[in-house]
Amino acid sequence: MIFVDACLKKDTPYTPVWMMRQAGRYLPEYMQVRKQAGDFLSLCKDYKKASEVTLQPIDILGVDAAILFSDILVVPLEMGMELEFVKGEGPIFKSPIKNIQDLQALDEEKAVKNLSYVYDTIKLTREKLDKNKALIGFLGAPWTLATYMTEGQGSKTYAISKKMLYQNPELMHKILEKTTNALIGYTKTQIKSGVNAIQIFDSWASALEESAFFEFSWNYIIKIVDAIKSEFPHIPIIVFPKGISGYLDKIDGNFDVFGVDWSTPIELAKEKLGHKYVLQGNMEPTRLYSKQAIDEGIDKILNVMQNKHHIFNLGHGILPDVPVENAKYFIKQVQEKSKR
Ligand code: 1CP
Repeated sequence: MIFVDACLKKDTPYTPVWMMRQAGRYLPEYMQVRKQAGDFLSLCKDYKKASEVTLQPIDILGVDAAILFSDILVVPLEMGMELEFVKGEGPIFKSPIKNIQDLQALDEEKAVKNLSYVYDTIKLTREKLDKNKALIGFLGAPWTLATYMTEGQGSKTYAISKKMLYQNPELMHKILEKTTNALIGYTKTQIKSGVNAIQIFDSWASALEESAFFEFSWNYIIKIVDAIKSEFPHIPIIVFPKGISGYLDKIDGNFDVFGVDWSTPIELAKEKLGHKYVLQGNMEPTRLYSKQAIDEGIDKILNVMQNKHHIFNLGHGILPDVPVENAKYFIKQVQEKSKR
């Protein structure tokens, strides 16, 4: 598998490429399956349909890896938090965690069991997927999940989660610990079900100042990395803490790939982390609106990385109104321009 080889610093015929959020609303084929399934959560829970949309970007775009179709929020959902995806507004937890009693009502062991629809999606997808293509499993980092679990929804200011972090750090740590335990069991079962690599999304790392980031986010990511590596040393782990380019000097751990977001200059990431880790990323996702911008973006990144210890990706998720033709063009250009 070219993707797994690249994660492990082995030689590959070209730089492998995939896109964060590659299964989704910009694909008419996705919209069709989504319509049949009804709401978004029903699609996640229907393993046959979830597997179908996982495979779509492989068939349509020719990416080098598929990413499991699910959502980071199914973990708090199955720990016992009622979740709804409201059209146009995104995810909503009806009763966010306010105190220790709310947290005690959640069950991390039940979550690992109840997520069987994810494991079924993985098994079916791995059966159908080309042997040379990797299947990436994923999870949300404890901090990013905790923002939703305490705010109840996405936030611009993180006022509720950060208020808890500074007023009641013990409670925040207890939320993070419990979530970490659920995530470790969940991720190990994803691996046993057949995923070939794991990505940890810390989309809201950027909400935290440096000391808070390391205490409340990175610490827990590393706990998860160590727990996975102790049982599955050969499964590559990608970390993606978004928006922390100022803290790169202190990034360290037993993971394999560092996901570089689009706001971090790739030269800086290479200078700080390139000697130790494979880098993934980081083309600005909105470059996908223009073929010329795509070409310039690819050339710039390939020129810095020199086809070495690199996996090509966007620097965050693809947006829903990107023309499919441009997404195809991006994938093909990376694969051709990076040929050894
Ligand atoms: O069909 C729809 O309308 C639902 C849109 C959608 C999709 C396609 C949501 C709701 N989630 C997903 C799938 C998804 N989410 C995947 C698998 C597909 C793929 O990548 O190809 C993954 C990896 C995620 C991860 C995810 N969900 C993250 C981390 C990655 C990131 O983009 O930063 C986050 C923060 C979420 C929460 C979430 N789920 C859905 C939405 C709209 C959101 C974000 C809400 C917000 O901005 O607060």
